[in-house]
Amino acid sequence: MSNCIFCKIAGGEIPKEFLFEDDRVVAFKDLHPQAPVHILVIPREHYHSIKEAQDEALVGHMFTAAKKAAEKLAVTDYRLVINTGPQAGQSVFHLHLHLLGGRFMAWPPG
Ligand code: DGP
Repeated sequence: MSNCIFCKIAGGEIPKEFLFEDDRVVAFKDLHPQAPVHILVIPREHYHSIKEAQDEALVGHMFTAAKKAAEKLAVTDYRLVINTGPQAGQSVFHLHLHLLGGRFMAWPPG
């Protein structure tokens, strides 16, 4: 999608250091970190949210990529979150998986 910020990041149009990348996903630091470690894993292909992503292998691969990014950053304890829809806090409508770590976290989330 031409006006999607995450498509531009995945496509290299907006330069970004990738902590992990392959032919299907890229992982990079969140612009507004909510924890000492806050990484986003996104598919290169555009999906509005998890609801539109029918490719189960791709969704699983996003989680594997997050694990690899955590290993690379030596983060052992972390939370993986996919905000879906505005009420759940989704603000960028290109599917993304948050990896948050480096501090204690409350449950349930606010
Ligand atoms: P969500 O609220 O779940 O849709 O999360 C979107 C996240 O994306 C939010 O934590 C901030 C982050 N973000 C938005 N624009 C950019 C950007 O241009 N670069 C990076 N690295 N992160 C961004």
